[in-house]
Amino acid sequence: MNKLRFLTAGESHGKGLTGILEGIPAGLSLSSEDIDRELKRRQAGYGRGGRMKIESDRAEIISGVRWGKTIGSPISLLIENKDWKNWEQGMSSEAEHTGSIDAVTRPRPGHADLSGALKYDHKDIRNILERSSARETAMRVAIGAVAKKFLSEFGIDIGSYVIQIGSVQISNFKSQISNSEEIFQKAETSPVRCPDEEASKKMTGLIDGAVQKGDTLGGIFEVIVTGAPIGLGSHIQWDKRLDGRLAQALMGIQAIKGVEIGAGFETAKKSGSEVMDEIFYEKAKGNRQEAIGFYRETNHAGGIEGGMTNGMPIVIRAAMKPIPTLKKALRSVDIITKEPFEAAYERSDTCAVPAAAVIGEAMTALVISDALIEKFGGDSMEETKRNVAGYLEHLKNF
Ligand code: EPS
Repeated sequence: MNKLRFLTAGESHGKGLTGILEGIPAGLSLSSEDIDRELKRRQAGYGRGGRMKIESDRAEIISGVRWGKTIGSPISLLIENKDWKNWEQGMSSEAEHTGSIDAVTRPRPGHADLSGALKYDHKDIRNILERSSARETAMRVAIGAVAKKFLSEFGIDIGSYVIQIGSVQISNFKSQISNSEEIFQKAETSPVRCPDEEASKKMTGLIDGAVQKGDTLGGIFEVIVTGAPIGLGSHIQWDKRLDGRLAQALMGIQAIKGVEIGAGFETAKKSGSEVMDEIFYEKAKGNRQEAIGFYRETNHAGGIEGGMTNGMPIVIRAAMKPIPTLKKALRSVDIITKEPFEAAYERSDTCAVPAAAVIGEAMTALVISDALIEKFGGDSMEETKRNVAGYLEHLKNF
């Protein structure tokens, strides 16, 4: 990210989360409802734990917006942690509260706990786990909601759905690039964001089973971007390639272990003639992307060739590992006594794949917005829109 940049701050049981987003042009209509809608989507999903009953996330816009419109200055946001009332001393910034709760000395396998404690020289693992927690993603979704609103002004839409939870996969899975709107609507009504009703039921059943066993589940979700103009990102340098930028953004979500674009790993098994998306030309092809005449009948590339958008929907999938906080005991070693123990935890989520899909949308929106501003510039929405319109007009006459 360079034209658009953001930072988040905040601990899971601290006072709240803050975020700053810089680079959104002036004149974008923005309200806290635009953001809260996305926050609510992230909080939903079958398999979440007790914490989500405590929180009801809302974003307060602290700066960068005046009378319902962005003014070009950094947008800062605040989300309060309702759980803070239970941690006011335990997570206090004041030295006088030192030692008010016991130190955490037992690292959970699969978490940042052990490496973080060693790296930052902490004898209390809480100083690591509070920030490594996926609670932080609430702010990424809030900031991503601003990016989504920005992109919608250019006819660019982003949605997601869950393909797999544990061993249960959508039947006859084929990337849903056609009718994506209908797929997203169905996903919105599923408790696990899965548009296939039968698979959805099996997934909730699997989650119930994991709850009983004190175990957790991961899965795979897909994010689809429609309406992105041809030419976002660039082939000229490794760090300008859009697929690489998306992979980093998605991989940077807690617990994500794999990212693929388009046919991804499947392409490795096939021959070139099966994988490439052949190019056709017909002057008047209906929608905006195809109005320039060039079009494809397949989308194995997932909308990106040579690190640039090619006008087809951008299709990204991410695999999430099972959540590492388990009720079921796992073996570990106390960092102080060096004694072995079996880690058991009371409160945690069992499955957060549906929430991760919403976070995936947010991160994707930030990368696409960055690439759009990089290509078209503009300090006001009017200017950016003018620049986009000029480019699209030029493409028609190419
Ligand atoms: C998380 C552990 C749980 C999750 C949390 C992420 O929180 P707690 O330890 O308070 O029970 O609920 O997720 C959120 C709070 C959230 O908003 O998504 C972890 O360790 O990563």
